[in-house]
Amino acid sequence: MTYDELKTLSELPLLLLVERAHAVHCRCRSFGKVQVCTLVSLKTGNCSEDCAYCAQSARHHTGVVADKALMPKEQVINRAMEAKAAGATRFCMGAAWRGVRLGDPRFDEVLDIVRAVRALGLEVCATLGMLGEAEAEALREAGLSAYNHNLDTSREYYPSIVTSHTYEDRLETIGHINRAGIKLCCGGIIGLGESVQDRLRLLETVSSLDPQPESFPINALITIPGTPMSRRRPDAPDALETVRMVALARLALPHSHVRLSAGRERLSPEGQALCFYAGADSLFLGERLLTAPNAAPEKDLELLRRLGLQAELPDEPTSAPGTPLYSDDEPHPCFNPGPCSAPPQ
Ligand code: SAM
Ligand code: DTB
Ligand code: SF4
Repeated sequence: MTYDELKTLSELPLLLLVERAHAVHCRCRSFGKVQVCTLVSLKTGNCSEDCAYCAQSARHHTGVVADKALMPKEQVINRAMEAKAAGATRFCMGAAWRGVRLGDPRFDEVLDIVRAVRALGLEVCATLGMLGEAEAEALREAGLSAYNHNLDTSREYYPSIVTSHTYEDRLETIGHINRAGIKLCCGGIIGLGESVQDRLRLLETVSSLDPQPESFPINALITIPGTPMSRRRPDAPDALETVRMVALARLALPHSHVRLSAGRERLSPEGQALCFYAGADSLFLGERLLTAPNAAPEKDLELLRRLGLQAELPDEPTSAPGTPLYSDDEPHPCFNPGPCSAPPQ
């Protein structure tokens, strides 16, 4: 979707935008199914990078206690089994590194962990920073289902947030993931002081990726004391801005999971309900994200029950792959919403 198309949509009255996004959600996804992911921090803190929002950068004094080594495999397996028992189908593992290299014993450990978690019947996602072709290949061979590498914001605003690597670096890693045939999880943050234009530019970029990301996490900034963002104090996005971003993401990425990620605990149940209606269909379940607290898991499961949303199964196809996105005969579905394909309850 082009910037101009996104801009036109973003200027619609919110409820009309939500209605369009809901129609596309019904047409291109299994409406009513929600992907439940759980996050664990494999290696916390002491990261060389200077991302202005991040609790884990060695350049900020955030009070995060840095790990010297990776979490031992047995502990990760226990956490994965707990996550599975709690209802998660995707297990996401983060390491606070600039990147990974084949031949590094810590990368071999990660590959071993990926194989072991996959053997539990869970989808496995990792976020380890930048990587090359060989590393992506090794992760695919180990059975990695998805790799998270966010673009965070627009190309133009990125240097105001990160200077230790570039937008181009991020796109290069994304290319390696896509070419290795690993599902790409690539999203952003709202609430960094960016403009509406920056949000639309981010959506334009992710929508132009080939293939488009399998999931698009929407993070609302969690202000971490000691980070540059905590000193800049940008306005926090409210629930309706989050709903607007969700709806636009659904329209820009009709077949992707749209994940309510960091900052979800600040949304009321009603705010989350509107996000799910507008196209969100994924969340993190668990008391913690990487370093920050998350919404309470019992409350989340209760909310899903009350909204009549069902957890997806691992590797369950939830997109209607045959649906043409762009063709001469049929305009993009957001300009021509078809009938709802929600499964009967
Ligand atoms: N080091 C890896 C990388 O940079 O890709 C992975 C970890 S990083 C924590 C993953 C993503 O979490 C970031 O790209 C950002 O979108 C999100 N994130 C990190 N800290 C956040 C915060 N304080 N508030 C909101 N989102 C945050
Ligand atoms: C993503 O987009 N959000 C998650 C996951 N991918 C790795 C991370 C959120 C981190 C929130 C801040 C923290 O826990 O430190
Ligand atoms: Fe490091 Fe990732 Fe945090 Fe940036 S976002 S400081 S790369 S852990």
